[in-house]
Amino acid sequence: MSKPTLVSGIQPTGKLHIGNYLGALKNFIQLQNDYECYYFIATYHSLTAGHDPKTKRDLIFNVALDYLAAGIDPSKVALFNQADAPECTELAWIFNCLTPIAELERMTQFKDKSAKNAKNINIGLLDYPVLQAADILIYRAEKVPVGEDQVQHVELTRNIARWFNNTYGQYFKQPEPILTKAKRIMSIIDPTKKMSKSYGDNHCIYLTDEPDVILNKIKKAPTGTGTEGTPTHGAANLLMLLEEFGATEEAAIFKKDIKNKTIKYSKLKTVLAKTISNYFADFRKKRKELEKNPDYIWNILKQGAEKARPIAERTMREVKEKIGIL
Ligand code: AQP
Repeated sequence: MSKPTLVSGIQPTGKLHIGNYLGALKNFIQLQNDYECYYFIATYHSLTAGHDPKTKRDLIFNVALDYLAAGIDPSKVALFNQADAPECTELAWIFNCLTPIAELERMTQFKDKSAKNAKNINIGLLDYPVLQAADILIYRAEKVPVGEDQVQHVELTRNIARWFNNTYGQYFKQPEPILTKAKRIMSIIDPTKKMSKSYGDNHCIYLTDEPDVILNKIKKAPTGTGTEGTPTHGAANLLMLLEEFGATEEAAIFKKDIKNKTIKYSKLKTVLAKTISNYFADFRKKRKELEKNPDYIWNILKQGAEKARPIAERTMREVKEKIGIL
């Protein structure tokens, strides 16, 4: 029996952080054995933020390195650059003609990103979730592993599938999101905000950060004084990270110390920094090795697109027949 299909992507806009990893990439790796997986580098989505043509190729290369060094196996999945399988943009146009503008204007990400970058509120930014729906539905996905911030877009994808089916007859399944336990990782220095690279490097721990960098960032995390008797927002954030990276026993001891008001936050920070550094030690090593062989990486992306495209082409053929333009 064939496996169910799963699709997800990551934008080439910079280094991946532990929010991207715990919210999405970790699941991508775990799920690759059980699903027919299409993992792409969301190049077209990334253009909505404005970009420098001189650095884009390098950003695409670096996200590919992150995927592979983290454990994505290109022999099991289709790993590709979205721009090498451009049929999704054609399907997005068809979906555009079914999607009310008001549905896009109410998307939280659109509102947040418009507020952050008021000088560049382009149509692509508004249309971003429609392209995402096209990416998901063109491969006929049933599951979409994402962080919590993307759940609203998957819900819109389900609506778009329904609007299409109601208009042209049953064709698309309605896909469901898959969330990790740590579906929303908060900033290191401002635990009231989502960890996002656009807030600045000190908000994020990148997968490529060396141990001394990780320690310096964690040292700046707010924790409280230790006399509260309960974890503050900042302390709870650090304890959650400790658990997520496997140091559950240490986390339990620190929790007891907080209750007893004997906590030494400097020790908690040192243990957490070491835990994260060790967790990504193999990743850093593997990534440095992979980086030496760019041809190998570009070839993987090319082969990934060759696996993905026939499926996308077939969907487009069937969609065009269904809507009466072929
Ligand atoms: N803080 C987070 N916690 C959990 N999951 C997260 N994701 C992103 N941030 C968190 C998930 O990572 C996947 C890839 O996301 P993306 O390519 O859309 O990256 P992003 O959301 O644009 O990342 P940033 O750092 O927040 O970028 P900026 O600051 O440029 O907007 C998605 O599944 C996402 O849910």
